[in-house]
Amino acid sequence: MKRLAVVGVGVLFVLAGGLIAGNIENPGFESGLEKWDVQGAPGAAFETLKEAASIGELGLRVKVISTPAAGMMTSSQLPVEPGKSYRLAYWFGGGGPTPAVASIEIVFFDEKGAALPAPQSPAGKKARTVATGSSSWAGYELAAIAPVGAKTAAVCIKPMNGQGGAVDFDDIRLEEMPAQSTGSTPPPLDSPRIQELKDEIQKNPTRGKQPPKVVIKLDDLKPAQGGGISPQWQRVVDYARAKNAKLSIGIIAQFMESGNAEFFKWVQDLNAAGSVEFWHHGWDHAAEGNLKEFSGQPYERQKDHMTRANALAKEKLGFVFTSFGAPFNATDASTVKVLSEDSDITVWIYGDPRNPAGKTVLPPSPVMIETRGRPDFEAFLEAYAHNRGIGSFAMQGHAGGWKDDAFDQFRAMVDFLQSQNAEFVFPRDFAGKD
Ligand SMILES: [Ca+2]
Repeated sequence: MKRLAVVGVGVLFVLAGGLIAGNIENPGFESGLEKWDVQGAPGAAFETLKEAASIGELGLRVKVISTPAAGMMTSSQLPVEPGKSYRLAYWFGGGGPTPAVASIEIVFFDEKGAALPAPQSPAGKKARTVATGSSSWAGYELAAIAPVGAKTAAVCIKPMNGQGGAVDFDDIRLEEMPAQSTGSTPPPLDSPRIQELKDEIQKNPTRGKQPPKVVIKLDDLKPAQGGGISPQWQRVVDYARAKNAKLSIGIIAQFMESGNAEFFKWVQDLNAAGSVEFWHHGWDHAAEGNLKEFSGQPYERQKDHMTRANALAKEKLGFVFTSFGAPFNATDASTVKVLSEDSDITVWIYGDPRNPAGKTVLPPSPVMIETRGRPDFEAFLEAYAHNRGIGSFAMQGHAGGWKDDAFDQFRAMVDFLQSQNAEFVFPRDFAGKD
């Protein structure tokens, strides 16, 4: 977001290379390590690489080359005012074949340039955390309150552990905390940031890889009051069919008991037409505090819910579900046991790749339809831009609750993905392919 920041009285910060004020210099490593102070370690601990980039041409790779890990790098300093809150937003992941861990934090300095003790943070935020290498990229945000005596702030990154491995950082932003959005207005569909991201993607759409295979994962289908189909579900299915975009929809099985003939015919027709894969989204989707239907509940109960759902599907729909996605995406060791004994299910959506229960696991996705509980095209595009080149992802939403503006956000995502030659696929299309 381009903006001007006025700091103090009549002092206008206009940085070179655009009007992005209130950030560190070289925040995306496009000039290598320029403006970053690398201390106390062999230079090999930090390097900028094309393959470490999530935006632009270069990103930072932090390597753990010794135990204990040595080295630290510090950004340029941003002027601050004591008492004000500052946020540090960044993207991390990558790192190559061996993921390692590095810390990242906001550090404040006094007028003599000495680092001040660890700062306080606004409620719900931290001033320091650790980042781990990964096969995808994730955005994260830290925040801290400038303490008494603070004149400047900087970003500090240190290798931590995972000898021989690495973690990548890119697209760092340190700035005064913006005013909180109230969340009542729809997210924009044409913001300056959306245009920036589209331009960025246009320069290098897939980083030399194939366009992605995308699962549209819609949760929580149940019959509407009266037993039929709600207008919200009808609209999203009509739209997807017109766009020739496959959908996958999770049914909460218990509610089929109240479905009418219209509901069952709707599901059966879409299934037969190959337009929608309907999948197992639990029996009752119930939660009691930390106890979720498939997390914290006894094995016997989970087993009953797993098998009863498919028995009812077979009775009411004439087919069984072959993909499973847990309510709340919450599962435990009992779920792994139940799934490993289940011969109907072949694909586990948002499952645990380390304990796949003999299923093909679709991992949690770095790109989502809904961010903070609602469809948000800009947030989707942000995540998509940083994760270009990812082979596939399953993006989640709850279409039964979408009002008009939420539906518009979803349509923008489908249009955009089709413009990128993405292929919409079913979860079951991945069966046996891991
Ligand atoms: Ca970059």
